[in-house]
Amino acid sequence: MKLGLGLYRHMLNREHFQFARQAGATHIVAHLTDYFKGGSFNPRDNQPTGNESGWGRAGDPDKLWTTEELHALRRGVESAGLTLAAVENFDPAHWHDILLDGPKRQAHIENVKEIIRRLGEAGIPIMGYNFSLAGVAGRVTGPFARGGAVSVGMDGPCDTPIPRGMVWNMVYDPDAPAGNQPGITHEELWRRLKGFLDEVLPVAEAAGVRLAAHPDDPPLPTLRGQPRLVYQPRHYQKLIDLNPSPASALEFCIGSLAEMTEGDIYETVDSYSAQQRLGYIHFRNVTGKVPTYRETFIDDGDVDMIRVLEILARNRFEGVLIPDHTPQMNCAAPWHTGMAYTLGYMRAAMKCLGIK
Ligand SMILES: [Mn+2]
Repeated sequence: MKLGLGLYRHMLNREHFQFARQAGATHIVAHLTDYFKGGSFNPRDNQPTGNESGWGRAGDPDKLWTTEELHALRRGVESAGLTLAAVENFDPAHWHDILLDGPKRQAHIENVKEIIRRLGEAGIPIMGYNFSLAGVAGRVTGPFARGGAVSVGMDGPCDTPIPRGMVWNMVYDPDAPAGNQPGITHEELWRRLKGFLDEVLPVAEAAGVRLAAHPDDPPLPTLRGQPRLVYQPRHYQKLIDLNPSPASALEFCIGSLAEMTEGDIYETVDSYSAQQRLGYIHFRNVTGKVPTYRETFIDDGDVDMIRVLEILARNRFEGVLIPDHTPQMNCAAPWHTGMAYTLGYMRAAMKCLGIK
């Protein structure tokens, strides 16, 4: 098992690579989508939360990440003594009509295929994705964690409709006509996912890249009037069974899985790690379940994270774990201290368990 750190786009620089190495990480998961172009309501020193207008603007629809850009990122990571494990999340600008089944769907399928080919050329083995219309939305921020540390949680469902021009909590068309995205059924969302996987997984296999699916965060049956996909642990099995390609993997978020109302988190970890379907792991802890929960420090939530590590080791998971989100600590560098605290805890736990 390997210890990694996830970095937002504005953190993909030498200072942050060295920070990760200093805290004991050996791997990096890189976000290339910039979630923080939305203004002051979405400060860059914490995970993106945003407001009803989303996190902000999506990227340039005509500029896919280039092979050279990906190569340069990998070189930068490796020059700090680290390995680039994955890229996390497509930019809504590049694939919104796959999620929405819109008029540009086929062009966006080609976008995704090209991005995957370029990742393969750059030697990046995993692409994390989240097949969701509402995305990560409807959460609140407050001094919820131990000692009043600022954290994120949920205080009930969020039914505010998604305006046209927005998907996955980002604005891809600021000039879209007034009105909301039409509501769809769960069956229709699964149909869209299957179409996506059937078209893209053969390209991923050929490129040597695995697609890793994040569950819904937060995992409610519906959010903003739209269906969710993986909001109970059993839905991950449905996703795997849709297409048996070995390139179909999971971006296994312990926090989101623990927030689900069904299932036992330890059985869930056991079941999917035994199937060797885990791409990489978001290693975080929570207290409570949807629609009322709080993100906690790694050692302070409902989940026995040491027990999770033991199960992963028993099932011979050899991939990367990253902290995902952490509460912010009171000091001049709230994000960094939260991450360093979590990485130190994970490193010690792995050492004590004899995990290599
Ligand atoms: Mn996660």
